[in-house]
Amino acid sequence: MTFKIVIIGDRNVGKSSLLRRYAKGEFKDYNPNSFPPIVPEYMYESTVTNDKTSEVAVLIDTVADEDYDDLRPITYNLAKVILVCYSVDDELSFFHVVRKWVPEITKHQSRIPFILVGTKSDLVAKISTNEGKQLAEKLHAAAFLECSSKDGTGIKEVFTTALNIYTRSFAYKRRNKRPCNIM
Ligand SMILES: Nc1nc2c(ncn2[C@@H]2O[C@H](COP(=O)(O)OP(=O)(O)OP(=O)(O)O)[C@@H](O)[C@H]2O)c(=O)[nH]1
Ligand SMILES: [Mg+2]
Repeated sequence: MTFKIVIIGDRNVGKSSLLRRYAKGEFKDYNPNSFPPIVPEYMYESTVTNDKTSEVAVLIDTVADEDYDDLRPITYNLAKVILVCYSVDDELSFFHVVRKWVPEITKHQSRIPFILVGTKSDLVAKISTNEGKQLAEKLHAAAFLECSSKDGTGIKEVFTTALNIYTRSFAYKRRNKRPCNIM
């Protein structure tokens, strides 16, 4: 069973940067209105480790545009954890977590756990850590974290937390169940 992680959230919140920072250890600051931006990659494979185990994760990037609203949920299929992102400096992206992103998960794959991720924590925040935490609780997120792909703060924790959630899941336990010997 693949440890598949999908990232969603508004345009420009830093989804691609977050995956690239973790999988490749790099960050490219670019003007999102300029063309061409960095060539997008939509999938990475990367090892994630927690204090108990290590798993190769498949990280799936997504496109936020409405044109993809019918297509995007296909990527949720067999996902183990979804990263729902908003940018701490963008109130509308926070609002859309409630209005669009979590309802979209609930509609298509209500049992997949999600982490609420406040991105761009290096910028002056319009959404406080406390507001993020409260929303995560209200929406029954499996976890809440803030991070910055620019300075690297909190990036590793996003993926370690995703692995912690996955290893606690029924799917993971079933996969790793040892055959029992009946005496
Ligand atoms: N200051 C700061 N800027 C960031 C950070 N992460 C991304 N950015 C910038 O935010 C912009 C958008 O980043 P992307 O990673 O392309 O965002 P995205 O969510 O993938 O955007 P779309 O693919 O268009 O939906 C770029 O200008 C990045 O350089 C961060 O942690 N801090
Ligand atoms: Mg992107």
